[in-house]
Amino acid sequence: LPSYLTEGRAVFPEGFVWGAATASYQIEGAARDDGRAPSVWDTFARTPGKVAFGHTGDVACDHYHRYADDVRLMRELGLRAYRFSISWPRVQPDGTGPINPRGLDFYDRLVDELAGAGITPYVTLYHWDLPQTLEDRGGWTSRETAHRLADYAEAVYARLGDRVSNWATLNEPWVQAFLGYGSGIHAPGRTDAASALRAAHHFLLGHGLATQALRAAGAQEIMLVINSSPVVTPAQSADPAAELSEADAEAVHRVDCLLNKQMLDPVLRGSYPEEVLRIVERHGGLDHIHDGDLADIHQRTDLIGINYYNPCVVRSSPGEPANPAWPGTEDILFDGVDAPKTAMDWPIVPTGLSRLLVRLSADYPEVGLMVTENGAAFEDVVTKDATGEHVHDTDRTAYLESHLRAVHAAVEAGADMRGYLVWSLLDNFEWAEGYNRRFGIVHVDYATQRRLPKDSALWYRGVIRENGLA
Ligand code: GBH
Repeated sequence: LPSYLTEGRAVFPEGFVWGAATASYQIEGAARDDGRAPSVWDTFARTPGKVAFGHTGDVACDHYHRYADDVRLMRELGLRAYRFSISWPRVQPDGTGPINPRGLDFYDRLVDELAGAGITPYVTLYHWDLPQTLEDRGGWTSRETAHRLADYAEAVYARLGDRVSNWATLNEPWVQAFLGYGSGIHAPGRTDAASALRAAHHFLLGHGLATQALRAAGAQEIMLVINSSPVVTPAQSADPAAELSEADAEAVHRVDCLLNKQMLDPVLRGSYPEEVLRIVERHGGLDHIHDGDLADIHQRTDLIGINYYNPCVVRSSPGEPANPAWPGTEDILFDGVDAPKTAMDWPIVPTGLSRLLVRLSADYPEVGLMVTENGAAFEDVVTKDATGEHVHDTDRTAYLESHLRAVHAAVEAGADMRGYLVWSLLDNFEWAEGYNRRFGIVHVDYATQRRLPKDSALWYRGVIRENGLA
């Protein structure tokens, strides 16, 4: 690693937001409480063979019942901001029609608890838990769902808007469209390229319509959260100045269009990249993109939330079939890099984050950026000594420190960075991997629901106190 990622002072601008993130299905549990209906993730997780060990979110971290203790813990850790998501089927069980006030009561209590602790809420309206009733009507392959998201956004704002000023419409539309409807490793588990591409468009339309509804109701700060990575060849990953063959450059461009520009250009520029339109045309056609949709999608968005874990490494490989999660990637190989790996087997490449942020800030200078997720799963071990129980997760602390330094490097290079949120506050339900992968800075013992701050959490408290690495 270059030395700026391992040593020296890295103090952040005044007002930089520090916090941690979670998502409803991953932590709440209480799957049948107070009128909540099933989401696509309940259905998927209860289907044998879909999630490791048959794990479900039925109980998860039981945060629904333990939120007050969890907020107390956040305060002890010095968090200034907390990003959480709202369970749509808790608030509006059928995804349309009547609102369930008991569902909103929970978020009302949570927001009040956060206010009491001096922690700023960052609300994500949709983090993949679509009401099953809407999926039964076509889910995100139907444009109706985009309109339903806007209605739901308005209902949540009506209840919480007096105390919440930061609203994210969607978490990672790419992941839900292409892993949910393309490769099928996420709910709803469909495997059809044309459906995935349609879903992607309807997510963007949903973002635009929900943004219009929130804006009209008075929302202050509106954000779209995307999973984003720099797209590089193995050679470029090792040396940013590496020369690319024409075929490799084309592979990089095509995947960058699918991953990054497909989401950002419609929202921030009102147009799709040509490359994406060509791919959509070859997979079911363009009929679902109606006149006026791009104007609806191109709404002022204050912040782009960036969830970064690792770079996306590709190269030209003639004859390669398209990856099921990546329609239109014929002749491209999704490759690895020579780097240490996390327990997810994801490579640890902090330079990818600085590179990504500097590039996005240069290409989309009109929008602020916030790292809304960054973190790592490792094999944590709970040890005991005279002072009590500990998780000495030096690997996670090193991951977080090097990535924070990468964010700082991006700030120095002029990127408009507004904050950094760790994924995740708590160990939680890691989707298709179940509880087997731990991303928390706080350890959760699922048998007792006991929370134990890991060493990384104690280190992070110091970072927040110093506004960086002093
Ligand atoms: C985030 O998504 C989620 O928002 C969060 O809920 C989750 O718990 C957290 O990260 C940790 O997983 O090359 O086709 O295999 C995960 C972001 C983006 C990571 C896609 C895996 C691989 C795509 N993911 N990436 S592919």
